[in-house]
Amino acid sequence: MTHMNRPQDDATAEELQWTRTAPATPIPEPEVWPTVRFPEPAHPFDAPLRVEADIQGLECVQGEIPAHLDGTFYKVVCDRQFPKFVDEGPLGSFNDDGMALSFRFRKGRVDYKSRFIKTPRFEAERAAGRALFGQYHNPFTDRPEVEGVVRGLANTNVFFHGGKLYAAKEDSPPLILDPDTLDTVGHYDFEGTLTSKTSTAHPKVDPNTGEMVFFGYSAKGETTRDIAYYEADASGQIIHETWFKAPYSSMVHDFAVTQNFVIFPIIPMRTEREWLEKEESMFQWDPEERVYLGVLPRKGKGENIVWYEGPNRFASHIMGAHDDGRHIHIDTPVSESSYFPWFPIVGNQEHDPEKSKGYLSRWTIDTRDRRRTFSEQKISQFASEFPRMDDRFETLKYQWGVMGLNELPGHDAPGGGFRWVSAVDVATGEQKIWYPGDHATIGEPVFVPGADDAPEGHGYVFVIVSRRDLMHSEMVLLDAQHVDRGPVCTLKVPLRIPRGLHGNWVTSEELAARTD
Ligand code: V55
Ligand code: FE
Repeated sequence: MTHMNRPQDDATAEELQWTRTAPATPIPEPEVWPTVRFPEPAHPFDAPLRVEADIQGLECVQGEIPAHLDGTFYKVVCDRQFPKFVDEGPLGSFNDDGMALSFRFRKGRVDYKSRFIKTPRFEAERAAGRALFGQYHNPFTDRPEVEGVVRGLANTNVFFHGGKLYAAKEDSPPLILDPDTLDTVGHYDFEGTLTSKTSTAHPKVDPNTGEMVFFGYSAKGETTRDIAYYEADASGQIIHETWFKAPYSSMVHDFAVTQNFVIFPIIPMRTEREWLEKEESMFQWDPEERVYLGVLPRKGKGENIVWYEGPNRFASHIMGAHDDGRHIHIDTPVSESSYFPWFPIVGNQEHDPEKSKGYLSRWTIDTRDRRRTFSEQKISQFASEFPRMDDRFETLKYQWGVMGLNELPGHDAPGGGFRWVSAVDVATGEQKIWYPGDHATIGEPVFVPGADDAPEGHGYVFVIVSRRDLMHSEMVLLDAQHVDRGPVCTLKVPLRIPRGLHGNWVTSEELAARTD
């Protein structure tokens, strides 16, 4: 494995993505360590945790741990080593340090581990005893000591492919973690073949070939329109690379992959270099801009991309996508305006909470449509996000999905956040819903197959529940076919697990073939 360590001089002066894996001059130990003081959180549950933990045998407070489950559930959450020195407003946790979690299931016992992801950025700040990196995605606001250091936070996803455990955020190349210890091995550039400065946190694995399909946006540096699309073979070697330019520069958080196509959603969460120079938000919602879905044949050439145009909409995560050779179906929660209230709206408009609600919808592209448009059809009437599927059906026609609901008409759940787990049949729209109770918010629900050969959607939904009144978290396993029946098993984690993003299940058999 090679680690990224190209000199900064490789980059042109125009490029705003840094490549050093350590400060040019080592950070000296301070004369006196800076006092650590975090701002008071709105709710005590949301204070930084800053604990790296090891627990052997989590307490099972309800039900039985399925003893046949043999594997590890990995997840990344957002924690913060040191308080920021810049005012970020209500940015949520997008600019926080990544903390990797593992829940190791074996013979009816579950071991818990958590480790900060030791990015070059984290290590530089640890040496200084204070934050050195400024605003989200804005290198102009960093301390001079860290000029040129990769700004990646690795706080969005942790996934396993080709024998390696990756931790990723879309702002930099991924890092490799040791799947047993969660120690950080380092940034990884695919043996020098990752030519993009960034790599998505949402790669897709084709279950038929084991290929990992991925991309980087702002691939030539912050706010550039360049997108690089890659495919890696089952062993993780890049076997396809092509570049193209998006109609405008924006946050391309997720994308869709089918058997025959790869689709890049350009959503008007725009970026402009001038905004960074003025220390405004890197991302701003543009209510006047249109959506473009860029379609390439799998392993196609960038110059052949075809853009299908639609009205102003917000979408972020893709539940699943498939094609029949001619039509492409993409399922994603869609809202009329930005889902993220912390990013401003171009023209200083106020956020409208109604318009920000996302409803699982199907976008359909007819690749023979000469008008180059796409259609939209609602699947769910309940506001939701964090959609997942049975990943064994990634790129294929599928029917079962799961997501977090923000609301359920007729049911009061004050406090906000994701409050219900909903398993959905995307063909009929039928949903089965679980409510974890008052004062409880849920993280992303993740499907775990009951067995390697289990039918689609047969197995478990793993979900972390924050018991905000009790100041601890739980790992809950639901029966994926009957989430409405309540937990199969509840594991108490005697800590507040901070709010997090994505997670994935890796079997012990897959882990035995590690190649890092
Ligand atoms: C998301 C999360 C991020 C980010 C951009 O939609 C998008 C989720 C945790 O960080 O930087
Ligand atoms: Fe995401």
